[in-house]
Amino acid sequence: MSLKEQLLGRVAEAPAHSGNKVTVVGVGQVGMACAFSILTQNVASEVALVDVVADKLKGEMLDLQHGSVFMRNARVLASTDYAVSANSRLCIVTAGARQKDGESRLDLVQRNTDIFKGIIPQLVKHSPDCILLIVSNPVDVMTYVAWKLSGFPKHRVIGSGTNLDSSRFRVLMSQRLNVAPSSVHGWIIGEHGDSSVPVWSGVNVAGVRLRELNPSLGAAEDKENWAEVHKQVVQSAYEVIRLKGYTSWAIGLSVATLTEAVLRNGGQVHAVSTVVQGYHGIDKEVFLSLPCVLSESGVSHIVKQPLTDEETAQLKRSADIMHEVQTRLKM
Ligand code: 6V0
Repeated sequence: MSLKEQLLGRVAEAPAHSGNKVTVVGVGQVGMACAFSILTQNVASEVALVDVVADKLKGEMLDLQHGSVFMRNARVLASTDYAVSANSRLCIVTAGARQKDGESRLDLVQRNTDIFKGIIPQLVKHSPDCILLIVSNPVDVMTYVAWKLSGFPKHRVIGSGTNLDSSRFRVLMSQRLNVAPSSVHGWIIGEHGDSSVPVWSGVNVAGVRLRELNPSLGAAEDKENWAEVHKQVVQSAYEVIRLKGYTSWAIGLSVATLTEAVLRNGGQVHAVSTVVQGYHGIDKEVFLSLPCVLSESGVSHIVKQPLTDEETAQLKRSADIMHEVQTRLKM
């Protein structure tokens, strides 16, 4: 009798997978920040990692496994074979090229589309009922690509979208107001990137709309130049990439929050990328961020946010840009 048999009397087989398994594809800076946030916040008790670089993948897996004692015994698996992802409830895709200094997100699109052709069908094969959460940039177009490649219904394919931009917006406004970021409410919708739309009409603290105090909030004639805050949001990623080479922690934390909302069937509202056709007069089949209710089935509802004419026009411009990029894609 082995030591194990001497120690443990068998009663029943434990299930091979926990009910809240999450897969992260791509163990670069962003993938690892997502995995680390999910594990340390106890969002999932089982995380599978997939990448094409076997040594790095194994190194990351071992490094995380060595910390399992400090993460409520979470299981960490990794393989270059997608079988490791089987039975995931949520698959997060962070694989692919990232912006180099001075490159825009849209510059990455064809390179990452080609990479997705090898990833999405594999995830679908091993977890046919999962939710796909796309992070690779340009995230709105890549979410469209993932949707088309997966054949999934639209509610099960989500882009991390402007949840991060909205967080940056709230942080920057909080610094001007000296109020905690979580107490400053504001939304950035549209493209995660250069054409994102700040919804100035809804910015509020404790329900007090800042536009009622300063009717030109966010407009060119505003003496306090609050519009600069949105410019800083747009520049944030470029600035962080210039300073440290990549962005990681904030996107990892944002993705962990979205993951938690889905796994817990929470009903939280977040700005994520979804099919926006039929909303705000958009007639094109494009993904952009709007405030969405997240549940176990992915996006369950889109919040019909009242927008000013200018905000609607900006959103439509984002939709046109996305559509134009999509028509040039070789899928
Ligand atoms: P990185 O550190 O270069 O990591 C990319 C990883 O992808 C590497 O480990 C590669 O080995 C892996 N990879 C490449 N091809 C494949 C493949 N075919 N299958 C599996 N793995 C593969 O990049 P980083 O982690 O910094 O960025 C990843 C992506 O996230 C980029 O497209 C970024 O632009 C994007 N980001 C998206 C954000 C968002 O808000 N949506 C925010 C930050 C970055």
